[in-house]
Amino acid sequence: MAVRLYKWLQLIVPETHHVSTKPTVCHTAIPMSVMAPLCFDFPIKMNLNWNLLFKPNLDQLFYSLNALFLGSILKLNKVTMQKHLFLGVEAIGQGAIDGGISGVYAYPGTPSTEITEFIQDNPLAEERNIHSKWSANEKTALETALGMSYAGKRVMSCMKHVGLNVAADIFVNAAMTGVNGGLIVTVADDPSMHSSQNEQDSRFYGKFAMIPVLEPSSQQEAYDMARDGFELSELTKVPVMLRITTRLAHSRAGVVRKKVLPENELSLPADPRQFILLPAIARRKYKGLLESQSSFLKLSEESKYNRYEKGTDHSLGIVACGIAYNYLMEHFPGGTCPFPVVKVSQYPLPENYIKRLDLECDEILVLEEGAPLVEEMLKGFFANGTPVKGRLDGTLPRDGELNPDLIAKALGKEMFEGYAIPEIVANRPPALCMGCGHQDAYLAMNEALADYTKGRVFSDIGCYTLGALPPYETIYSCVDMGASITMAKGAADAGLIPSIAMIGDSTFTHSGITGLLDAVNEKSSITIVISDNESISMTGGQDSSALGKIESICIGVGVDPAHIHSIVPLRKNHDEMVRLFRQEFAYDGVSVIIPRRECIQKAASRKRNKK
Ligand SMILES: Cc1ncc(C[n+]2csc(CCOP(=O)(O)OP(=O)(O)O)c2C)c(N)n1
Ligand code: SF4
Repeated sequence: MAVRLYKWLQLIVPETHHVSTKPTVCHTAIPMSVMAPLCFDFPIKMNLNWNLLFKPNLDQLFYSLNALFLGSILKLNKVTMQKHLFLGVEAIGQGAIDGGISGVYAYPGTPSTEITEFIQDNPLAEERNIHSKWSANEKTALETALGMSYAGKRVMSCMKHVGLNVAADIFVNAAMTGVNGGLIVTVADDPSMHSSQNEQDSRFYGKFAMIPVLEPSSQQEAYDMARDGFELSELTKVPVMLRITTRLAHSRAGVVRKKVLPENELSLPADPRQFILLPAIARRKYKGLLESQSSFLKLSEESKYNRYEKGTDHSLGIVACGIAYNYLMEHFPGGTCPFPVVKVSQYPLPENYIKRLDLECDEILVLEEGAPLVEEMLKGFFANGTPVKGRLDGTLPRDGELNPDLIAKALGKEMFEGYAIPEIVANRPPALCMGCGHQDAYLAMNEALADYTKGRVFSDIGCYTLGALPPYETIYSCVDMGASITMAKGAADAGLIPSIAMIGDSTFTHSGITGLLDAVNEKSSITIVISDNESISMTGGQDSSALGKIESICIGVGVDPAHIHSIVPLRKNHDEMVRLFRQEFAYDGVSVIIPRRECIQKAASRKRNKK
């Protein structure tokens, strides 16, 4: 219980501090509503009353105990049924391995991180020498994946939704080049922004790039889609997007594995110009992509993931996308939904089923996780003016995650509201760990900044973003990865002195280096603090590409070595740190200060693993 309470409280931390989990084997299907309270990585109860997440009740306790009991029996019977109790992310990692990948390329980001970690820890992946090292950012990850696809191998690239913004250029252009070996781009969206700075819906990107999108409604589908999606990619000759959301990523259910496929042999593209997007070739390729749309639609209409489910009450027809289908069926165990339902888990939208729903039903309710993408499409789809309900007309909230309760309300069903939150689970603000090096950096920075009436610290995204909160309140921005250096430069260009950037080691190599180059080229008057904890801590302590390279990168980019300083952020070095900050804030040019001390959580886990 204590662990779960702790996990619940993590909901308010901007990016989850990851706890790694290992798959378990079970021998019977356990409804996800029962298994959900067992979630270890994240406080997600996928199919339970959402309000109960913050309102523990007896049913939930019963379910948890029941599930624990079942779990212990199931482990004893490993051999019989071979159902694996996988998190959605683990199901995808296993599916990709079983589908014959030769590599996964990714940059960490909740809720996608554990797909790659699963593959990194998997014995078969190790035996096959499947590439699984972290990339410097999502763009390099996807480009490298495309290179592996060029060579004929199957490959997956994983990222969180905002990571797809970083990789958008290659993502859209990869749809133009097409693939050789199957390529799946797995993107994990985070509606309600549990660990993110926005809640964009990646299906828009899939539609924009005009490629097939898969959206699982369960962990089993997540596995199947990850395993079989490579074949779809090779068949359609374009990358396939696998879109998941937080609940599916971080809740467990039984998954049956299928035969492990062999890796592809090395092979070169039949057309030597396939990957050359010179305008003359690109025009031809674009026409080809447009012409392929009808075949992608046909595949969707025939897909085993999409279907039309008949109903007896035609006053309403429901379009249920991805996990929303699961939430809907929570209310109709055994398939007793009286309304016709179109289950959508593969896009483009299966028009045949939608047309049938329109013909048979008085009005349409669209259930989709994320933005009202399908709802907007349907509003212009029906010539006869069939009313379409969903997030746009207020039947469902316009923002935030869906859940079974919201769907019950949309269907006019009564729902149990749960009990009041006991005091023990009252909110507490997130905070840096006691003894974290970022704390020492902020204390020294605040003291040096006290000399100035104005002057601002522009921050980046990492654990150090918590410097926005008391007792530090040092930073004034957190926008996207890399924006600290560039925003500080823009503010300095406008005359704001001192303008300071606060960035972590991983974020610096993710997308800080190019901003530094701009600043150096223009001799901008900014101080860049690269708080180096030798780890990607916010997402769970993955290895940072920057390790041991920061000074040489800065020198290489052109920072004057006389204005690059490193210091160990400890209380005993406080005065020296304040002196350094004062000195460099006063310097009219680019300076870099590197407080460097290993993240204490990473150090502790390194020591634990050594034992
Ligand atoms: C484009 C993008 N990719 C990934 C993430 C997830 N993410 C948030 S902060 C972070 C890295 C933090 O590492 P670092 O800058 O070294 O700071 P630390 O947390 O170690 O202090 C990552 C991967 C994100 N928010 N945006
Ligand atoms: S000690 Fe590590 S995990 Fe804790 S706040 Fe600092 S950087 Fe983050």
